[in-house]
Amino acid sequence: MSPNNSNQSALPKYRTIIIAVALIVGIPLGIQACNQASTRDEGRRVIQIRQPSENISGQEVAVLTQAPNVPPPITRNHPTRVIVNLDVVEKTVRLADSVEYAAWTFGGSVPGNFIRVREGDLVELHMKNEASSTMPHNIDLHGVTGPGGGAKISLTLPGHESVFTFSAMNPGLFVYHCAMSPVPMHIANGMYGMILVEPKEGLPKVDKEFYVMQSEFYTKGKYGAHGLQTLDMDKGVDERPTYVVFNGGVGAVTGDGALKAKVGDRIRMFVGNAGPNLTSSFHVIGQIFENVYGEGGSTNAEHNVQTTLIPSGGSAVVEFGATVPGDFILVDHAIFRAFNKGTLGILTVTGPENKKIIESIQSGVAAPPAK
Ligand SMILES: [Cu+2]
Repeated sequence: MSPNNSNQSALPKYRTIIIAVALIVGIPLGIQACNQASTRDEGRRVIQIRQPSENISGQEVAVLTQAPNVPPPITRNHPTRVIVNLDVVEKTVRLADSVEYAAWTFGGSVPGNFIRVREGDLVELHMKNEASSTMPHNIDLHGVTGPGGGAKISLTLPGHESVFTFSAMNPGLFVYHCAMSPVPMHIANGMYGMILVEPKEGLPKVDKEFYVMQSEFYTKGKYGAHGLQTLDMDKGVDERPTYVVFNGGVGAVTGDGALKAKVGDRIRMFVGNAGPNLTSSFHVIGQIFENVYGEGGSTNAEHNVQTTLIPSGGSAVVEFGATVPGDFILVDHAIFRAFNKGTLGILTVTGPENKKIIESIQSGVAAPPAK
């Protein structure tokens, strides 16, 4: 066999090896690329022109709650007409110890009442503005499709009542707020809350649900200055809040107001940010969020999250399991706000320790053992 012949017979062999290597390397890469493409495609969705439900049946009055409580899950399997009675009340509220604020509220509290409906429901919203009010008010619900989110048709003078209906077509957790001019003033004075539109299929069962809403107060007095405080518009325009708080006041989610759970509980927090200016870096010290439905959307969850951003006028649903007892501190991790402006709450978990999860081996403050 001549060398030439030998070379000719070797070529197909090399070709075979090259093709084999290409297949071994290429096929997994191709599969990976396909997987990535299909993952990306799953995130895409044809834009829907949503339509209201045609099979509304029955009627019920919505259970409204004040933070940190959440109305019970919806067990209905059909859309209905839901009557929501939301009263506007101008009243003085506690902002901090010995500090009060001349607030405007939905339902008599800051944040306002939590509303829970089901995707497809027809909501009949009754908004009464008390006769003693000094201002006209309205409501813009971020879960409403329509001009102003309902603001245009809900303008209500003191002593009057507006009624309007809307179809809750998109599931999610939505902020609502007053949108009366000047809008920043009405929001800064406490006029906000949240509406949950549960997806048709419902939410997975959990043991505890909480309503937590962050917001800022811009007061004429300094942080902690005693007495009745009112809005300082200049501070608002400059985005220099005096207070940044959970559920309307410094310490509102501590002490008697602390959130309570037991080891083994699955916990869901409906977290809103009313702003009116700041973005929240929401974090629970000592917990990792199993699921975060970012920006209040209903389907795509991130997992194993430490801190989640919540924009002004936005929300997030965070879920995690309580595994060990202790006090777990809710903060805006823009941390000066937590320790100097009030954005601090507590989740107290009770139950048995689990030293496999966390255990002290040696204290760095106790006296060392005697030799
Ligand atoms: Cu208002």
